[in-house]
Amino acid sequence: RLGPRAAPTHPLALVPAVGPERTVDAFVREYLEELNFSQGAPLARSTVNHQYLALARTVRSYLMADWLETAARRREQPTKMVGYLSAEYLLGRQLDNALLNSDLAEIVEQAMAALGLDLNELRAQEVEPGLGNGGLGRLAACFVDSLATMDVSCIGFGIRYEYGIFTQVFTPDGRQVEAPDNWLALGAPWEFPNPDRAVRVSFGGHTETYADDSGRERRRWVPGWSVRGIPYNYMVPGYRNGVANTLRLWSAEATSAFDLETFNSGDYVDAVRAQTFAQNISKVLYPEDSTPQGRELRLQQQYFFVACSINDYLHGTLSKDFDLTRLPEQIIFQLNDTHPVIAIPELMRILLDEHGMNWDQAWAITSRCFAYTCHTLLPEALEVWPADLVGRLLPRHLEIIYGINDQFLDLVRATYPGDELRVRAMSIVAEAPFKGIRMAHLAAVAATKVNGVAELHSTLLREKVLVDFARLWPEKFTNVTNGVTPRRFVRMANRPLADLITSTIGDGWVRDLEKLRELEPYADDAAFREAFRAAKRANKERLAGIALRTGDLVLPTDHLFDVMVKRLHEYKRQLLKLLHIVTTYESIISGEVTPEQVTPRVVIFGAKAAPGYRMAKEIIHLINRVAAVVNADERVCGRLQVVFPANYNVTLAERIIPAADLSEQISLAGKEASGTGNMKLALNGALTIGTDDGANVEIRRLVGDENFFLFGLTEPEVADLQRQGYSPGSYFESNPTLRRAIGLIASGHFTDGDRSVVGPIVGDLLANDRYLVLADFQSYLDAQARVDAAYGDQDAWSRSAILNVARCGFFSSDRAMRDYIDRIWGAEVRR
Ligand code: F55
Repeated sequence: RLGPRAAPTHPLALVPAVGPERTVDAFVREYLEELNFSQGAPLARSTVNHQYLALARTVRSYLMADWLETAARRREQPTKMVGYLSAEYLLGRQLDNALLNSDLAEIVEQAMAALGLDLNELRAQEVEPGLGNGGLGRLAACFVDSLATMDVSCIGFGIRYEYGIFTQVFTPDGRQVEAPDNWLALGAPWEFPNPDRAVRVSFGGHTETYADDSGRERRRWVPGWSVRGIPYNYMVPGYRNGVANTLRLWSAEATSAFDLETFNSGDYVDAVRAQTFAQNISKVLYPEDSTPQGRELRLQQQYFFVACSINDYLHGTLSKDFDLTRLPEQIIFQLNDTHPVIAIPELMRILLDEHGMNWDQAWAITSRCFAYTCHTLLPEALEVWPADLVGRLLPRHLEIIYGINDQFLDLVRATYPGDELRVRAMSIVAEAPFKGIRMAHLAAVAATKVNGVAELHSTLLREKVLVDFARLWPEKFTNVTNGVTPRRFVRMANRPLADLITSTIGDGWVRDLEKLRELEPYADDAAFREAFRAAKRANKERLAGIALRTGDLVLPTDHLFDVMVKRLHEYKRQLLKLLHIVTTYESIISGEVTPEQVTPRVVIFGAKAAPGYRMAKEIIHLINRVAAVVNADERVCGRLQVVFPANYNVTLAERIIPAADLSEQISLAGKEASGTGNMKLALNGALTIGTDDGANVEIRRLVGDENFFLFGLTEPEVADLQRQGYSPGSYFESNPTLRRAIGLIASGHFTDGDRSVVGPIVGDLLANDRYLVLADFQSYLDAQARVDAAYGDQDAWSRSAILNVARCGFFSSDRAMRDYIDRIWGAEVRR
């Protein structure tokens, strides 16, 4: 609620708010004010952390006027809003992004220099908010960046996990161990807690029938317990456009009622324990990125944040007397995968139980307020919640889900009379192996639109994963190919290239990435190619500097930097890359080739494995063991190096990607929904070696076959082979190169003679090989040979790399946002 003197009378209290003066002197004054009077530290006695926190807060204060202004404008002239519902936002560091978007970098550089402070040291102090697992969470962060840059009204809703994605540490032996990511420990200068706008969220209890005022029988929920959701707001600044949108992350706390009633046995200490219980809900991000754990706490997280968000929108953003039948004109909730899908029965419940609507009225509204994005094709990644768990935690929602299903199955039966097999296949409720709620089916039924994240993925969704739904509602299904923000991943991460581009074609590309097309003619300009190579070399040198300081490694920058950075998963096939490394190594130590005959490479891995994913952790271990042996073997003469920095995250991505020559996108065709690292690498001038999978298909079409190293089975070929019955053994038997590589691993060569530690990997490859590593091995080697040959002609290589940059403007998340507007949200979200 607004305070008592909310109507401003004093002239200085009038909006528009005016930010501090944008000069070096003014910035110095503001900064010292912050350091002295907020951090309580005189410059001479301040720690680096004080200095960083003061800098973050000062920069934030410069953004504040835009934020207030944007919010006021959106209140006064409301347009349809996007409510982006995502359980993950993998934001990366905030300081440089804020400096870039607010155009304050130069002022801050000079101000810090004037104070004798090292800006780079302050930058390094920031701990990135790692509130996501991988591509899906980073995509959400790119999307909110683009929406702010395009001045689209959007609130990103999510969870303020106290612990984000774990910090990966390697044991001396090379095994992954997980340390807690205590990202809030040194202070959180970018967030605004707003306990005034707390929301109550209930759980448990039971449902009952009662008679309303007019004597009609109705159902209602009598919850067992509840918690408070506290919003923490983050600014999302647009790129130099005076706009700042909001990211609203929810944190769970106990309600006072909770202390008194639920937990309290008259004991104060017990009452305080209630706090801990409630706070558990937003305590930690689940680190599984493909096999969701059917844990009660996870469902609590999902319901907690969507209930907070919908409530916040209905009561905090909409005016009191708003006619809810017009809700679909005002809001579209975009569901980032199935994680927020419980929002659908939640909106139904609010309309039915709190607003007294009948079912048809409530459904008419709800079925127009949501759109659903699917990010996977792996069956094991589709969330199915045990019905008894849903019933225990959210009994009213379970009833509503059954109601939605009954109505839906009536439609299926009417459309396909007598086809009970189809009814069972399409049902939201699975009966086996346990009674479960298929969240993707619920989303497909309730959403106005369903999209995949790359063309191939959307086709496979339509033709395989959700085929029955696509036949029933063909207009519902669409594609929006993913994109990445050029601000963070080119302009900010790759200054040498960004400056070269800007000096060549101007700076319009930062907002309109298709302008990169204007670089095409320069691919044939020798001076430009030389400048392009110099930029790449600068990035490689920067990365080599980091490797030297943090890992005591010497990386020769004239070697090909071969980069595979992404979550560790069998379908992404880090093992295939490893087999290529071992093959090259074996060919040297066996004397088949001399070291001088191989194209010198530095292979760079970055990957976290889900802590409970045994095979993924074994693969990490093996990569590290191979790295140790290869790097130390003098016969290799340093012409093959394998580096695997621990704890790959957004910050590391920003250092590694600009330095890449070669981008490894080698998933089994039909498994990688899109990939977004592939786009970042291509935009930073790496050539791709890749399968016909996910967005690789579109990258190759755009850059041209001659600028892309394609290999491997296609999705239909994979499907055929698996139908016939795939046997990895036959590939092993018939390929001597493969036999030698696997044989060397199996012999214990990389594991101090210990063959037992490689047993699980080798055994699985030869017996199962679910992701057809052996089937694609030879084709991959052949493609790598083409890479070697191509790298030998530096001028031709640069030409291809430049064309990759020039032709990948399509992969801007700004374009992705325009596609969401055109195909899903409607033009009403633009003013
Ligand atoms: C996180 C939690 C669960 Cl329970 C399941 C999946 C995830 C997750 O992180 N998924 C993910 O990152 N998927 C990826 O999404 C990207 C963005 O659309 C795609 O590019 C990528 O292909 C896909 O694997």
